[in-house]
Amino acid sequence: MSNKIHSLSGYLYEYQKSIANPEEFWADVAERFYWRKSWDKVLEWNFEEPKIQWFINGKLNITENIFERHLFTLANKTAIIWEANDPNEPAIHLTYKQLYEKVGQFANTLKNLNVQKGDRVIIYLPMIPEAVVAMLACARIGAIHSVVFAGFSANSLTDRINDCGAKVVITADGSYRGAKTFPLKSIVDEAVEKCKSIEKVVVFQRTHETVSMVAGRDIWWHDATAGVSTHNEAEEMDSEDMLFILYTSGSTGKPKGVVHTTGGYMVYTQYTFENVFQYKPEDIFWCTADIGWITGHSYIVYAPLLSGATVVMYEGVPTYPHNGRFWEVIDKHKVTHFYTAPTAIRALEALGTDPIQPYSLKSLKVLGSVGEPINVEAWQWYHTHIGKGRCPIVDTWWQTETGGMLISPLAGITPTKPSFATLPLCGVQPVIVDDKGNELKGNNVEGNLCIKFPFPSMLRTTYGDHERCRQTYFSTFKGLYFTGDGARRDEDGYYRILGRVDDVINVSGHRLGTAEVENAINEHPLVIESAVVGYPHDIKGQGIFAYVICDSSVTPDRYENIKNSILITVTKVIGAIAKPDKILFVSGLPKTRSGKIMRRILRKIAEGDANNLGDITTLLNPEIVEEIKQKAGL
Ligand code: 7RM
Repeated sequence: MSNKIHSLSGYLYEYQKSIANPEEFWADVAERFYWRKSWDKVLEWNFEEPKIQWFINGKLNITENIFERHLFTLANKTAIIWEANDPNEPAIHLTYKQLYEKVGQFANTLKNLNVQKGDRVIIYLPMIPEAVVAMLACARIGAIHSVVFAGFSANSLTDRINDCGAKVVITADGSYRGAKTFPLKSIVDEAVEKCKSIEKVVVFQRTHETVSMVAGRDIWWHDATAGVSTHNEAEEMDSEDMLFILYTSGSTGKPKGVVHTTGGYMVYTQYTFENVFQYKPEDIFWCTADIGWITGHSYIVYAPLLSGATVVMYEGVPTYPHNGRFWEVIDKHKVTHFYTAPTAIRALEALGTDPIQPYSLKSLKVLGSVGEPINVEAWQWYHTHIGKGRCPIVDTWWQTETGGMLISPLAGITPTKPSFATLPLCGVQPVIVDDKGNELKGNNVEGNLCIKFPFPSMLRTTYGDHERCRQTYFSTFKGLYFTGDGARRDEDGYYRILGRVDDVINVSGHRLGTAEVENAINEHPLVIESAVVGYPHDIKGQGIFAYVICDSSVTPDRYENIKNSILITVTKVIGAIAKPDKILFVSGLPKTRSGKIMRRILRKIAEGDANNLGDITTLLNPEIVEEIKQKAGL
């Protein structure tokens, strides 16, 4: 199976084809997969409702395209190399055949637990092979998985379970992350108390800590699977049947359940994997993302396994038990492709080059970056010290909503420029528009990044609330999908992503809505109001700056205490990733006459720049700006 591009002229040729005749282009790619029944029509769409359908009436199961399609040739090839948190725990190598059997067995287990096609299943697991098994077992029987990052709080888990009405949660007793363990099962217990839809909780034994098991509801993974057949006949799915829901933050309070469907997601993610990474069968691919993010879904699980690749899956953190752990793992498993986030690169860069010295890194061929803009310095460091100047870097821009990479170099083919995601992949039609929605044609332009034509893996809806999907992505600029990012197209037509233009902050590659964090801070009993903005942070990309108004009874000597309890509150409501880096207590917030917080001013002050605040005369309370500046030490 191959639609692989081998040269720059090949890319330019294929790209033109994909734009001139998208349906023919994607039909040609899709034909290489195994469909139980082919589609009647390739595409129907409009961005008004929106309605997007690919490979209409095609029937398939995505796991048959991973397993049955490969088993004759790849049965004994390693699918997953699992590296434990503790380097003394032996790595596990699972072949395609072994993974197939585990998936079949767990698929049957889910059926025994009364999970049926269309039911929602929450996966709240550490980075262990069972997380992949659980995802694929859901896909096998047509259940819709929703993976929740196992760093989210009980409260966040409750919200997600209730939003999608999940029947089952799959979790573990606990998880290992560096020197710490996290009590996943007790978090699930707390979360599920407020969830009427949950019938069963399946618990994988990882840390062997003591957990309480609720009779009739909770069952151990090893008990549930004992003696269950490994043979499972895959459910026949429609191309547009839901494959999964993944919750992601936006500019409004509550995370949205982004919905991806089966056929288009399969075709697009595999196509982009093969081309961007220039994948070859002997490669060993390591993506360091957690499975709870879209990067883990698409480029640890689905695309590599659809390609018959060998992936490394790592349970732990970059610096445990020592600062060279990532590089040790690369040498140990002869990793050829390493795909990580700029925040990790900057954090490792800050440790100096000593931790790299003991390792050769000579297996590496391609480096990848994802999740946030990569600054020139981090790019150069990655290129020089990890890639030793010989590995191309693919800076891949995309989103939870897009399912797969949209703007990226093809490794070793597209000439790169540090901090540029470069050119759109085949089938992707980006446009830059001004704030009124006028397309800025030609080069050397900067504005809002939109996409004007569908590609197979774009989101179809937000779960249970189609209007919200329309509002969020398709109403800002008429007839366009709005990404929420700003971008610049330079004199060569290369795209540089400038970051979010909406109220979303990107902290270490994790998306958080400012409203979401504000709501969490406001849960603190002594907080009256708060405003959250992002500010440039050396390691995290963006840090969280919170302006907080306390109850008038609070005297400044209590600020330190309240800061700490705000951090605890935020950790409880969302998770540790949402903890503000800086908290400033103020007596008021700059507001317009219509009562809107002027975030522009707060952003400037958080950046440490008090000189260019712009026009503040329209404020209801201009005097507050002086107070805030002073308190911020400006
Ligand atoms: C894959 C992922 C999406 C947001 C997106 C951007 C930012 C992601 C890059 C990037 C600059 C990149 N999904 N972003 N990749 N910015 N260059 N290569 O991260 O849904 O979690 O986040 O992340 O702002 O809109 S996500």
